[in-house]
Amino acid sequence: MNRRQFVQLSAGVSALLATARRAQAMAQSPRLSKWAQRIRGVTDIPISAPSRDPVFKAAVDFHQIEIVEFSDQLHPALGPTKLWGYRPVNPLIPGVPTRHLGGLIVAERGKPVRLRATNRLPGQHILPVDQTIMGANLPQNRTVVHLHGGHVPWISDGGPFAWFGPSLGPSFQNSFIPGSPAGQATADYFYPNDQSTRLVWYHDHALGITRLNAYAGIASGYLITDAIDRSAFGSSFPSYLGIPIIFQDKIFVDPATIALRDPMWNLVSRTDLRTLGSLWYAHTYDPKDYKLLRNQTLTPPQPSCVPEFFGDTMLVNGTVYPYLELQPGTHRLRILNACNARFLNLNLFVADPSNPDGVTLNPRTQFPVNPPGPVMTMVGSEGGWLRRPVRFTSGVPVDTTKFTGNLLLGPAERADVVITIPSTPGVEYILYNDAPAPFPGGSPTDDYYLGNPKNPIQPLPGTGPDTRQLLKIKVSASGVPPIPTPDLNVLALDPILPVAVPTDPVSPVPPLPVPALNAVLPDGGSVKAIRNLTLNEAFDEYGRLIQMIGTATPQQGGGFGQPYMNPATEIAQAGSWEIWRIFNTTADTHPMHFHLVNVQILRRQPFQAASFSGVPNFTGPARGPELEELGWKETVKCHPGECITLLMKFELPALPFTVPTSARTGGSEYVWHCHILEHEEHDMMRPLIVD
Ligand SMILES: [Cu+2]
Repeated sequence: MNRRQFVQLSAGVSALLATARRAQAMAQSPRLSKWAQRIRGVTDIPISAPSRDPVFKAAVDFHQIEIVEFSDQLHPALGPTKLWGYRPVNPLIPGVPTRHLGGLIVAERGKPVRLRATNRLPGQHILPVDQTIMGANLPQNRTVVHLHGGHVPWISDGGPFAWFGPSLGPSFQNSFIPGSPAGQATADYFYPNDQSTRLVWYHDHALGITRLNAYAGIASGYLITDAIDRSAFGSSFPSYLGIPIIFQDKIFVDPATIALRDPMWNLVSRTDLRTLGSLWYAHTYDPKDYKLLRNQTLTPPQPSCVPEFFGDTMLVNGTVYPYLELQPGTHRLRILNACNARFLNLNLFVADPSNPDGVTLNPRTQFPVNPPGPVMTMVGSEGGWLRRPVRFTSGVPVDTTKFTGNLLLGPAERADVVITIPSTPGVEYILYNDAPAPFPGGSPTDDYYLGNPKNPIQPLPGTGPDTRQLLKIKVSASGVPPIPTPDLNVLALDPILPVAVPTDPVSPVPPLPVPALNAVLPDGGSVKAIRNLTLNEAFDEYGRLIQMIGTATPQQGGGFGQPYMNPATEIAQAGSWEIWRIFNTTADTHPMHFHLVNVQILRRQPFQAASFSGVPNFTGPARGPELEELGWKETVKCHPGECITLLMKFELPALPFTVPTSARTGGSEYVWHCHILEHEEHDMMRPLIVD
C-alpha cells in the first residue's frame, strides 16, 4: 500500500488529493567527481580537549565549544561552503581549522562532562526560514544543544523550548547547574555519562528551525568509552575509538544552473549564499511535487517547509564522496546515519576496476552484481553492545515488503561495526546504498545513480549526483593501521540486558514476551503502564502534508494525531517500566527517537491501518526484532501498517545537584519524536514527561 492510498483511507480526502507525488525532481548540485579526496578522521576533524571543571574539579571533564558560522571546502571542485557548526575552544590537536561536523567529544563512562556552549551565530540564517512553522518567527540564531542518546537531566537534555541566544526559551533552566555562567549567549550542560560504550551525538534542537540548523551543520559526535571498550579494541588512542563514518545527504548551489532549476532561490536566500558550493535546501511546497489539500483558505507560503528533504550528494564525515585508505587487518567503523530523512541500506562490494563507475548493475533489479566485500560484523547500536555480534555478508538489496535489507539504518540510527580487510593490495571496495527515499515507498527521482531509468537527472561515469555510492575503501599500506583482532566475547562482561532476550539468538527471532501490567522485572521495578500510541498523517492549515503522533483516542476533527503543543499524554513515573505499542497508520517508516530512555523492541505485528479505530486489530502473527535490534536502542524503525511493542525504563540520572521541575510542562520535560527532521518539525513530536 503506497503513501497516497493510506491518506485516502485514513483521512477520507481522496477526492481532494493532488496528482501522484513525484517528489522533488530538483537535483541542483554540479557533477562532482567521486573519490577525489581522502576522508577526514579523528585527527583532522577538530576534537575538543577536556580541562578541569570550575566547580567539580577533577571529577568532571570540562569542554567548551562555540557555535559559529564558518566556511569549509567540502569538495575540490566546489567553492567554500558556508556552514553553521561547533568549534572546540580548546582543540585536542591545535592548528586544525574549523570544519564541518567538528567538535567531537570523547567521554569516559562514569565521568561526567560539563559542556559550555557559546552561541556566536549571526542574526540571519544561511537557509530560507519558513516562518509559519511554530517558533520559526523567533530570532533565527537561536540554538540549543541536544545530546542525542545521552542519559541526562531534563535541564541538560536540550529540548525544543530550551533554546538560548538572543533570547531564552521558556524551558531554559541550565543555570541550575552549579557554576553555570549568567547571560543569554552561553549555556552549560551536565552529562553524567552513566552509560556503556556507544556513539551518541549532539545536535541542535531549537523550536521551528531544528531541521535547518542540523542541515546547516550544527551536529557532531560524542563517543562514550570505557575499560571494556579498551580491553576489546586496544587501549591506544585513537585506535579504540574506531573510525567515525557519518553520512549526510546534501544539495549544493551551482550558479550556472540555479536560475533555471530554482528561479526562487535568489529571492529567498542570503545574497552571499548564491555561490558555487553554497548549501541548498528545498523551500517551495509545489503541489506538483507534494500532496496538497486544496480546499484550505491558506496556500503554502514562500519559503515553505516540505514533507521530507532528500539530497542528491552524499557526504561522509563532512566531505563529498571521499575515499578511506585502510591497511589490511581489522578495523572498527562507528557508523551514524545523520541524513535529515534518507534511510541507508549498507552493502560493501568489491569495486570493478574496469568500470569507471565501480559497480555494474543487474538491469532487472538495478542492484550491483559485484562480489560482496568483507563481512561487516555489527557489535553495537545506539544503546551500546548487542546481545551477540551480527554478521552482514552484503549482496542483500532492500526488501520493501519485509522492511529488511543488509545493514539498514534509518536517520539517527548507529552501527558499531568491525571489518577485516584481507591483505590484497590494490583492491577497492564501495559502500553502497539502495534504500528508497522516502522509505519504503520510494520515489525514483530521489534515487540518484548512473543509469537510473526512472530519474531524468543523470550523473556522468565517476561523478555525482549519486546517493548510492557512499564511500570508496582502498586497501593501502599507507592507510589507517589496523587494530588488534578484538575479543568480542568481552562484550558479555557488560551486564546490559536484564530483559527477555534469547541467549543465543538466531534469525528469525521469535516475538519476545510482553510483560503484563504490574509485572516485576529483573531489577525489581514493575511495569506501571501499557500505552497504545499512533503515528498519523494529516494536513495543516495551508493544505500541506504533515505527520503527527497521538494516543489511540480519536481526536475532534478526525484521526488520532495531536500537535506538539497539546498537553502531555505520555507522563511516566520515575523509576518505572512501561510498555508502548505504537501503531503506524501512515505509509512511511518513521525512525522514532526517545529522549532520556533506551528501549527494547519486543515484537512487531501487522494491523489493519485503514480501519484502525484505536482498538488493536491485528491481521497477522507477530515477529521478533531483527538480530541487530537485540540490544538497547533509542531510535527504532516503526514500519507502515505495523504495531511495534517497546519495553522502556524511565530512570532519571543521579546528579550532584538538584534540578527544578519544568514550569512549562511540570515534571522532567523531555520529548519523543520522529527523526526524519522534516517530520519532527511539523509536527511529529510530543512531550515525554517523567514525574
Ligand atoms: Cu517520520
